[in-house]
Amino acid sequence: MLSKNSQTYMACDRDYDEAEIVLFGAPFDSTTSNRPGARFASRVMRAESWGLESYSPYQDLDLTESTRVCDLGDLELSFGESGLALAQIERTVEAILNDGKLPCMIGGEHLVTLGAVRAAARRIPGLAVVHLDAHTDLRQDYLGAELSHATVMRRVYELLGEKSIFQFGIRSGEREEFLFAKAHLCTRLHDLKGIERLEDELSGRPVYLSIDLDVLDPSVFPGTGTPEPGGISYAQLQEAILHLGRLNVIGFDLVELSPPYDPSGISAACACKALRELLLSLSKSAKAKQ
Ligand SMILES: [Mn+2]
Repeated sequence: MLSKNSQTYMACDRDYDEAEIVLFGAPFDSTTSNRPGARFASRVMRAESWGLESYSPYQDLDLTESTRVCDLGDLELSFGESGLALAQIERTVEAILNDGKLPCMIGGEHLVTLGAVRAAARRIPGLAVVHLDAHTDLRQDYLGAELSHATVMRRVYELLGEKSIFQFGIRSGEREEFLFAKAHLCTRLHDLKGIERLEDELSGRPVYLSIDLDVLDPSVFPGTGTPEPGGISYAQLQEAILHLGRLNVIGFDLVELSPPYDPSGISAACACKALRELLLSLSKSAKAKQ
């Protein structure tokens, strides 16, 4: 029998019903202020992922046998209408959570995270957000818009309350955002130091994980909307992903790859590898096999 030609992220070809993790693309970059293009990330990652091995030597686990992932493809999101796009994402994540599965969203710009957190926060009391990023994303508004990639964590704070957002890698924002972070969030500047202590600090608390790939240094990840020098190496991100696997993660996203700004493809390779490692690290059935 011949197989139909449908391209998923590598080895993520399980049926929805049998899947433990449900992956989908959110190709949205309507509020990107500097360099748009993140809408192309998910399709590029699917194509480029097949250049990677499905086996992780870091974890001694293989995507084909250690977990069960269904790639739904991309959502068809409204462009230029942020509220509608967020509602579509929220409905999708809610359905995945209701079916007892782990949602994995590939952005898109960072605003897409708000739709996922809205769905998770409504369903899961005591939710915390772990946020890796170069930017605070804590503006009250950006050029008058309350829904923006630059305001997303402020909106998340309004949903979750005091000391529920744990930021790492932060090195850019307005002074007011840094003061706000100091007063209301748990923010670590510049790098990922302290991420190994999260397991104790959160002690089983449900976590939504949001990784803005611009936390990486532009020398390894130039393909992004708002590059910010002074970032971490891929190896540091890799190590962090293994620590994050010890948390009670109920959903996660990987955002802000913008393929048009990196014709070398290094940025897409970093994003694909990080996703493979996250799928294995955050899979409860993979962990049970170790
Ligand atoms: Mn960012």
